[in-house]
Amino acid sequence: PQVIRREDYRAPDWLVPEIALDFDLDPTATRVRAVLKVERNGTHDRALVLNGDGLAAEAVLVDGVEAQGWTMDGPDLVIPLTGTAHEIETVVTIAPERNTQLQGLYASSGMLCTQCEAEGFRRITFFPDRPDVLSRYKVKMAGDKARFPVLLANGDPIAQGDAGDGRQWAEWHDPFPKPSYLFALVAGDLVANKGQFTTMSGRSVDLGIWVREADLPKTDHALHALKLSMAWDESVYGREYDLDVFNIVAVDDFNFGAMENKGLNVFNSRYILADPDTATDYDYDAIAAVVAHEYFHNWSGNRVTCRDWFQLSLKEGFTVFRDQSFSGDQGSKAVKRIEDVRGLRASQFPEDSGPLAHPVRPDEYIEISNFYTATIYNKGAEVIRMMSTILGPQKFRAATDLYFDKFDGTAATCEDFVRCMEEAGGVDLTQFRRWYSQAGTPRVSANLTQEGGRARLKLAQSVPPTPGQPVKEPMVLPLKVKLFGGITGRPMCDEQLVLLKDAAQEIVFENLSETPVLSINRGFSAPVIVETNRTAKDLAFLSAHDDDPFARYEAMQQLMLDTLVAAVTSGKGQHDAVIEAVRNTLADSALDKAFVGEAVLLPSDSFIGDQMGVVDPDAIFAAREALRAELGKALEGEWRAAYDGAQANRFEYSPAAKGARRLKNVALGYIAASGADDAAALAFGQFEAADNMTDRQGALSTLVNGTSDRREAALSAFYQRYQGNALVLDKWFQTQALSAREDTARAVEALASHPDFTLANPNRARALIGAFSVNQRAFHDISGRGYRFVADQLIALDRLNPQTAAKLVPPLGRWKRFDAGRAAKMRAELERIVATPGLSKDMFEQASKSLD
Ligand code: BAL
Ligand code: ZN
Repeated sequence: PQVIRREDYRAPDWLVPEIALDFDLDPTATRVRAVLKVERNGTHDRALVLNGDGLAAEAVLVDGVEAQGWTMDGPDLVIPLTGTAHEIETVVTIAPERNTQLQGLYASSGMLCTQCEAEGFRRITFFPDRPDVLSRYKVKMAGDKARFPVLLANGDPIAQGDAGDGRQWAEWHDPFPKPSYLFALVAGDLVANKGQFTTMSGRSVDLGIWVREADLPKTDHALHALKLSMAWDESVYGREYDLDVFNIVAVDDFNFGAMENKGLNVFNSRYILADPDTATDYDYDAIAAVVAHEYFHNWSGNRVTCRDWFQLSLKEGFTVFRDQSFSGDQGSKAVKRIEDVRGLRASQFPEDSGPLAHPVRPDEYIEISNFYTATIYNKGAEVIRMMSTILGPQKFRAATDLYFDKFDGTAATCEDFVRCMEEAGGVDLTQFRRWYSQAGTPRVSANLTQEGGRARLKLAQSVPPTPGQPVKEPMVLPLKVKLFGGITGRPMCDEQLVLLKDAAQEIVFENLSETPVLSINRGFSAPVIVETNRTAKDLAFLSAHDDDPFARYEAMQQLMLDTLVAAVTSGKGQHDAVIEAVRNTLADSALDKAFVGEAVLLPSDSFIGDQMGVVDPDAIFAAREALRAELGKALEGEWRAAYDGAQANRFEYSPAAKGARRLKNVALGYIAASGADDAAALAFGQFEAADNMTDRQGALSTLVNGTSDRREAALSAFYQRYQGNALVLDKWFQTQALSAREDTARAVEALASHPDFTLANPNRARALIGAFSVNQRAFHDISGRGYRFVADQLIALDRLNPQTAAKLVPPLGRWKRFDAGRAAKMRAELERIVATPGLSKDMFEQASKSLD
């Protein structure tokens, strides 16, 4: 397959200022007529190349006359043209119902919908399908009135009417020039939860969340989140919405979480539908975050889009940063930061240390769909966050204003963004730009030593080699640092922002009256791995006294991690310091429950594995379980008190109520880990009495990890209750795939034959296969059956949906981190995937790179 390189970028030969699309909708055969106004871009004699993917031209007209001399270059249509401007008309027929890739126009639960990012538009019609070709769209569609009573597209509705024969038509115009990846159309039997928003300049916007009628009661939360997002973007970034309508449609079969099409967001239904009985607090939060994310794209992505796909983080990193800030503003900023950092460590750090590591602005790709990664999104967001830290809030806002004003209506680059930061911030980011070009997670060593009243902080940094980048240059690392008195606990200086730019740097603190304890990378100011010479005592001290809640959490995590790594290496655990630190945290009534729930959680198996030279999944599991059991037993009274203290009379969705549920379910897990006789009964009681999904699923997870006979009873009751609700059945599959039990690999194989399991639905595939392959102990079963199972499933899934299949390859690619026996088995499965006849380029790229 062809490698696309960033250095080969060339401006488009032809521009398309206007396009008119006419759809004759039918699930088996939809006819698409497209009329493009094209203009030669510059002086050249190159033909017009219109991308296609699986399309056959039924008619090609140039200026109203049947075209002569057009050819096909593979999937693309090539039309020689003589003038500087022409009108091109093409007709194709596509089959949405047979589109299992879910890219382009496809059918889902009876409706027709689109997904065009990144290169799906070329599966609908011939077009220069690249983000730097911006066009004004007119869309007309006609379809069966009973099947498709609602017809939606981008922009504003213009007209509609009866088309005879039980059919109707509608026309939509989008006045804002946009790239083809933002095109959207939906036709279906839908109803809307309607709302209204008045923008800061007083314009009224009609809002609609479109779903199946039965799902209407589950849309209030998403609509509320949309209104909050619109107001937030006005007050925090000064960005106002620009069309008269804003529609969101929920779709059951969807590769992404959602899609920011101009004025018509299309969502995976899991990020829209919520009620207390079916959605967890995590789901509620994720819905608000994704609604915000897609809405924020209207400016960071749509009004200013990307010049080419190498610039993807320009819109994704920035928009993730924006949605994270939004979510932080809705509740506890510290807890949100903890969750985001945990996510970064779970998904981005492993990516950055593995065979698929790539810079935030990649240099090459085979299939762009493979680059919708944690690096582009989450590390990209960290890069924006660091610039906002360096500039400070006022200058950062001035810089984003400049960026939006200067590049409105254009396709921009990461470089454009950084230049705005420099110009409005009055800073030189020359060296900082390495965050865009160098892959790999930087490592910082921080050693604090003391002589009398003076302390020296020795900092050193290194960036590990990554594929194609054997040698790295030092980065700019903004590290927030503070010292605390080791006896009094008093701050010994104000928080300092240290910009570590050299390979090594020393900072001296004078006039210290007591032994200092180092608090560093506070708020996770740089996305790096920090190694310090702090003792268990120092970490326990910070976990109780640091005045930055994030740093308190970090100190506790580091203490747990050091303890667990030592236990895995030596085979025995020294748990006292962790037990005391957890006891103190549980006893601190000034802390909010959500924070406590996070702080007392042990690092995951895989994060412990990330700290080790060779990952030993069984030893890690045993060490972690042993510490859990000891924490459970030693603090049983505290866990029961925390559990009882977090009970609520009835469900409420508020930061305080969410925090209480979080702590309650964590406490339940520890009570079960203690081996208490009544733990299963307690969990089952919670399961049965729950008035919300957080408590029900929390209890189910605890039971599913155990061996009590209530386990089967709960699984069966859950299944019966939610049969027919696809999103909740995903939880049923996922909970079992994540089980800590020894027989999980076998159980997951059996679940793949369950009548409700299907690879055709991405959520279901991810719930079973995706969840199982991050269950470190089960996936890495010494027999290799986990690897074989996942490879079998991915090969089958690739035939239906390459994009979703390829995203599930990375866990197999981590073979270098495991012992020789496991590594050989993992490699063998990757080789089997690569050798599969008819493999997609998506899978080929992921699996072949994973072998290197
Ligand atoms: N643009 C793809 C989905 C998202 O990141 O919003
Ligand atoms: Zn996005």
